[in-house]
Amino acid sequence: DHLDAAGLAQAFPANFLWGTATSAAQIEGAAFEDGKGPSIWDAFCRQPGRINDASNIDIACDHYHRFREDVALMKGMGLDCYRFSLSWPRVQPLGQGAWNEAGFAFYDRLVDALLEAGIQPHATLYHWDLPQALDETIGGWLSRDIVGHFADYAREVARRLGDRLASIATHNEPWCTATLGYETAQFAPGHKSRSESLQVAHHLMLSHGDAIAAMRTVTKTKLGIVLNHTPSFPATPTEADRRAARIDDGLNVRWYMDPIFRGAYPQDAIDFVGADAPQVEAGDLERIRQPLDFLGLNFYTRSLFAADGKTVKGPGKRGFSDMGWEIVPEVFAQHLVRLAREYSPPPMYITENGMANADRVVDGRVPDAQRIAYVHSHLQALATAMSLGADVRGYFYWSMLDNFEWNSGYLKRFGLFHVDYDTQQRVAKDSAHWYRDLISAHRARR
Ligand code: GBH
Repeated sequence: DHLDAAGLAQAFPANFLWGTATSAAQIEGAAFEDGKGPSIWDAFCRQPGRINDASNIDIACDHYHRFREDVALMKGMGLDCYRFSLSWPRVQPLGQGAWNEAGFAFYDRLVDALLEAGIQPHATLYHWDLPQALDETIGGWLSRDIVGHFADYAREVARRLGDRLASIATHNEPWCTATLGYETAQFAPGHKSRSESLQVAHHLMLSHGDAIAAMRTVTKTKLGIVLNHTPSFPATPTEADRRAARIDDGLNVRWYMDPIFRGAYPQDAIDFVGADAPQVEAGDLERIRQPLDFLGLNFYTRSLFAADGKTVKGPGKRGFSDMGWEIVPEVFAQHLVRLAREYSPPPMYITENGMANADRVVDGRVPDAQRIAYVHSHLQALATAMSLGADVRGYFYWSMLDNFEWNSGYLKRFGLFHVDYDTQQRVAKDSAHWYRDLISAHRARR
């Protein structure tokens, strides 16, 4: 069987880790409970026209109340590790000043339940749910003052939870926060300005560096960042299309990789953005370039560019996900090898990879052969990249559960478990069974 899980498991070293990932805003619900402050996504969902199904995250997967059941599902799959994020406004409702003890108590319970189940907890500090109060008082990520507030938040989380966490990532996908939040308006807070987006990106980077430095003073756990890479390709081999792809690579991949690992913004992209370039103060790039213990990489698809930065739909030889994203596992392998060669990054984790599929429960089962094929092909590609020198230590499938897919609302399903949003019932999809079999086959050789 070409989708044989046991055979695939043999391609990974004995200490390779298997996990799943989620984020707070997408699963927790309990949006206004136990002292949590509103986030920019609570507010964004209330603006007409922003979310495709006009939904909100007041309840989402109700994970805040059902986390024990969800941890039990993870244990049943035999997961080594689980990646989640903390909601900043749950633990610090205003984004500065007082801590919310009830909020921290939730993450205490969650982390302890994971450890009890033998699952390593990997935390992310910022997966897009900024305290709304910070947006209103200082202008959120547009203000340089946010850097200090984020570092304070990071230090407090690391001080309280650090020694029980296997790792802490500062940001999830700063490109999305900056570009989708401040340039294309698809994400909260819904602004439309390239100069704002690039200034936000700079503040995100600076807050990353200062948060790493602050956390080093209180914890010995592994610290890093999670970037999303959507490798850019020319639609045709013309010079104009190649140039468009190269510029996008500068704005997407190198805009973040270069400051973090080389201490400089990519000059070609800086030249391209011209007057929209961010204000960078003396010393900023040194603060951004902190030694990291790991790099998290999220990979889903690629983008094809034609002249003038126009994106074009790819040929989709292996099909498209329910997001319309082209399925390109060979690009995944190629990109990992490129990162290893060009940056010599610290150990990497695939902190997200997965696909949306139009899943339905049929007689108590969810037949999602497309997802199994997606994961199988990406894991094969990952094994190839590792054999060519990419140092990858673990893989987190996105996502553990169907959840709130941002501006797509609940219409897109990425989970290994199907969620019925009326009953909150979780049903293991065929892919969850397949992943469990892969993990157990891999464990058999440890
Ligand atoms: C991640 O974002 C998020 O971390 C996670 O919260 C989210 O639920 C998950 O992925 C699924 O979306 O239009 O073909 O050029 C991923 C965001 C996905 C943004 C790919 C850029 C380019 C697609 N990235 N996307 S395309």
